[in-house]
Amino acid sequence: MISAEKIPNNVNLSSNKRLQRALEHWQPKYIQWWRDMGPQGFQDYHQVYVRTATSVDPDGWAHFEYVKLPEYRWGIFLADPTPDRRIGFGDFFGQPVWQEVPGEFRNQLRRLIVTQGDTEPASVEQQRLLGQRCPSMYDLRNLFQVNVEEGRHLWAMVYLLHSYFGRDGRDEAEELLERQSGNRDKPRILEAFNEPIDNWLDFFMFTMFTDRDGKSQLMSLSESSLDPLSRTTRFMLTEEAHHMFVGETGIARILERTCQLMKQAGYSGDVRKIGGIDIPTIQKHLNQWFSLSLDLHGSEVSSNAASYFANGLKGRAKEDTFDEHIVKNAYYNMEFFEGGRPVTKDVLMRNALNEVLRDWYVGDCAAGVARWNRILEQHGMSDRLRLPDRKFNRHIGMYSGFHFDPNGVPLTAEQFEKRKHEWLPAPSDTEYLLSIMDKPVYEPGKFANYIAPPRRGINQQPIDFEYVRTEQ
Ligand code: BYC
Repeated sequence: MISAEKIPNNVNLSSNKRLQRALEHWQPKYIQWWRDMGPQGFQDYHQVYVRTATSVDPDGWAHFEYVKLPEYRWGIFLADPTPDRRIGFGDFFGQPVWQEVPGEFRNQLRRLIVTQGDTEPASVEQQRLLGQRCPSMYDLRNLFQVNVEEGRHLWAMVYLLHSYFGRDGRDEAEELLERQSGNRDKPRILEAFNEPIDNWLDFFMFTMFTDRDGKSQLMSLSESSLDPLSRTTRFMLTEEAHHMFVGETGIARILERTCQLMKQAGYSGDVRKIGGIDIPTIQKHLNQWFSLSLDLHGSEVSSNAASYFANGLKGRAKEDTFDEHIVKNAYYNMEFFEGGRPVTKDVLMRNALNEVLRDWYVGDCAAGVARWNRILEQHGMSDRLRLPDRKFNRHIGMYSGFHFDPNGVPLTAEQFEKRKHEWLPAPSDTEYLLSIMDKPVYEPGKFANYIAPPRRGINQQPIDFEYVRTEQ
């Protein structure tokens, strides 16, 4: 069970007074950050029906209550240890996992943990204005559930920094509250986390595609030889699943409504004229967030990835499903783009591990898009959504600096510039989306015109439940 201390935890925090004091010193700074950079306009006068972990076993998630957001019980929860856990991959395969950070891997581990930690508050910052444009009370509650859990994921990384990295870790924890999404002087570390999310189509695509990168990265970190990192990321994955549910069902509900409106408008009619979101606009946002999230997997050929794997710091998603875990003499057949043409070459597998994870990620995304297309099919629509080619709109890795259309056909910079708004959101698309999201829908059971209601409510509550209460 999780203790009821000032900082809820299942790591017996009170037995380590030094650590407890350090975290209690960080806590007010975190709350201040949450007030300044968290959901704007929903700090003091709203009670939100959220779930809070009371233990790390599956039933521990069943606890729902009304909470004022700054009073959410952010805490430190690690999945239960696996007895006699052994290192599952790399040069130290088969040795016992580490309970402390080995000196020689301190910098690499710190970097991985800081990069992971940085994304969490970044996403809260990106989403801070969305509450004022929410399509329903149900969606507003889901947004806040996602936000408080991203806040908790920051706590998870800060716990590791404070516990295992001494002074440096404490400094890094402070800096996690100082960088700001989109800030020119102090931006967040990874690019996708500096992009604005100012409308709900962006939000749902972000939780579908970018949170799914969270899933693939957390899966590979959960294989880590550093046992506390493995245990904390294992528990984070249970929360990540709900975030992707919010994204996938959010877009599914928009598609449902778009289909209804298309029928109303006559199939060749313009759904925008009756306040819907047309499929080309949905596709453009899909293109945007999928390509940004591909970038989050790093370069195709990466000595960083090779070294993380060799040292047992970051494995592959579902490492135990692979036959071979040392991967010293294996090769990956990779496509390169040379002289304007694709050519394939063998690359040492360890250097190709970012691409291996990206392969897994693309497959997981493709399955989600196929589920969306079933909705279009059921409504008798011929339109289909699709993932763009992985070379499209890339800013990290070997395709950055080149231009491709969503089919992977090479273009000159001028051709791309001229046509980019056929494939990526144009200012006029954003303007349109903001125009249909200009007012929040706060009435229980009511939904904005562009989105269908969900099939069921949260925690078996009715759809018209008052998920967010306003104090007078
Ligand atoms: N943007 O060998 P390279 C989540 C840098 S999302 C900017 O290509 P590497 C969440 C890289 O740092 C999951 N810079 O890549 C989702 C390096 O810099 P230096 C977050 C980038 O290191 C939604 C250089 O390029 N978790 O949880 O193999 C809501 C060359 O590096 C980018 C993690 O990312 C980029 N996209 O892999 C909330 C896990 N990509 O050293 C939360 C931890 C690369 O030259 N991070 N660079 O200065 C990692 O495992 C790795 O850092 C990366 C990059 C996979 C991100």
